[in-house]
Amino acid sequence: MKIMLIRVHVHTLQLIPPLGLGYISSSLDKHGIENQIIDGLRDNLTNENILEVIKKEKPEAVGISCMTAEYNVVADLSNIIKNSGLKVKVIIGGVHATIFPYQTLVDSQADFVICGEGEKAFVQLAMNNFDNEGIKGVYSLADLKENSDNIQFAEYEENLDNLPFPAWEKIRPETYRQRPAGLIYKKMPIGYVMTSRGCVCACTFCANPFLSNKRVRFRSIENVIAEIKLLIEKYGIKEIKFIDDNLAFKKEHIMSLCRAIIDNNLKIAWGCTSGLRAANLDEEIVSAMKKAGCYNFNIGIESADKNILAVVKKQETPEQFTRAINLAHKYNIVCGGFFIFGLPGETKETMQKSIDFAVKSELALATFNVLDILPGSQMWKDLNYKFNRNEIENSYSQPREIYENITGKDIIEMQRKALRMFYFRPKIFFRLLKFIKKEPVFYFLERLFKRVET
Ligand code: B12
Repeated sequence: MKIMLIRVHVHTLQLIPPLGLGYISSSLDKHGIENQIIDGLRDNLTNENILEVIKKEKPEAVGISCMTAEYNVVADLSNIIKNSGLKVKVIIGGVHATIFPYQTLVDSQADFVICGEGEKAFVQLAMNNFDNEGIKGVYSLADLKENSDNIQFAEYEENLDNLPFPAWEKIRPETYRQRPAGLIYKKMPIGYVMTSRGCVCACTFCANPFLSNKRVRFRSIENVIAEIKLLIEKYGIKEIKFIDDNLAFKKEHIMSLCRAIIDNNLKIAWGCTSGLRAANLDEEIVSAMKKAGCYNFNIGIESADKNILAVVKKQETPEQFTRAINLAHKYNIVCGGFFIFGLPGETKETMQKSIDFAVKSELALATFNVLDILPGSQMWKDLNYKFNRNEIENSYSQPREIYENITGKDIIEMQRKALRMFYFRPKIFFRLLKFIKKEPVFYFLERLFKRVET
């Protein structure tokens, strides 16, 4: 049996290896099921190009990964395959398929969607010759109705150490050079590693509370270090970006990681791209991170207005943000802040408050994203939002016009003002100068001036 795992090509300003597919691939390998990974994003493949590869390789099934941003292209690819006359099963998984399994099946003609983490269910389905006999989290159109509300997630691996590392030999991590995640990097090639899955927080604008049911599972530090060593020794990786939702959830986890990086004499620069929670950081942690080679972390700030923070259940205060930023500054770690403009209760004054906060702080980087109502988030449910395929392209750049006291135009104007006031300062220029490498300088500028962190 041969399976092809696919990531489609969409417009995005960041390119990192498809970790989810990598994990599914290595789980299939572990069970002796032949498979390959096609990364249409890295290789600039159109859906027609991908169909050519399918015709050539003749897999029995293809698994396609789907975040909301990828939905239209994924549905299109699935339809192309299904209409091509080839006898190929199509299985769609990933965040979007998990949230909207019924509509995904309808729009794509796919045979199955898998909700939740795919490693176990995909293997089971493949071993069952793509006959779904009640595998948890696996659905075909026959199993679902519109608005089905008893969707179950696939069985996941409780002990993450039992999962084989992502199939790095197929992904070739050293080939992901063009558009690194995060605005800065120190050394190429970069390896992307996830040491935990899930998030315990309840922020209303984020999909993770739903996706992870507010639970975190951690890999052991030995397991993480073994993967980093492999990335260094076999693929020449020189820098690691951790993409956990929050590497510092558990003090013991991050402290042991820092100790182990030093004890194993791993000569890597590293950073935390997805963001850390300021509330979890203290001086002991930040100084240990610095000693272990961390040069950058980002924190999710969202807003400097206490009322907004309370409404979105951020459970952090501006004072905690300032403390974390100052600690980073003290230890010479480049700290980035993620802000969102347009959260409930936002006014021109509250956006100005966030701008003033950013400018007065020792942040070296800041992104000011326009609020997107993410499928799967509490805000999505509260607003009774409906998924509109035509809105995907404007995600994170087009205000959603749900606000009471401001207009979408106000938000865009304030976002532009924020970028101007934050970045057009010599202090920031000199702090970032050493990170602006020749190769991606245009890409760096493009990201800044496109206004979004995509
Ligand atoms: C790394 C990351 C990125 C990377 C790359 C993502 C990628 N697809 O490779 C970058 C930085 C590029 C990125 C960009 C964006 N991201 Co992002 N990202 C993440 C992050 C932090 C980790 C993803 C990851 O690698 N997880 C680890 C792997 C193991 O999990 P996984 O990918 O989900 O895969 C598992 C399952 O989903 C499933 N699965 C996945 N694919 C398939 C395929 C098949 C066939 C099957 C059966 C199963 C399956 O099984 C996998 C293994 O268990 C998540 C948050 C999170 N905790 O997941 C957000 C997250 C996925 N991103 C999110 C968003 C919103 C974005 C952006 C739109 C943000 C922006 N400002 O523009 C862009 C979209 C870019 C684009 N146009 O494609 C949202 C998605 C919400 C949604 N409804 O889609 C998330 C969930 C964060 C959040 N706060 O809610 N992101």
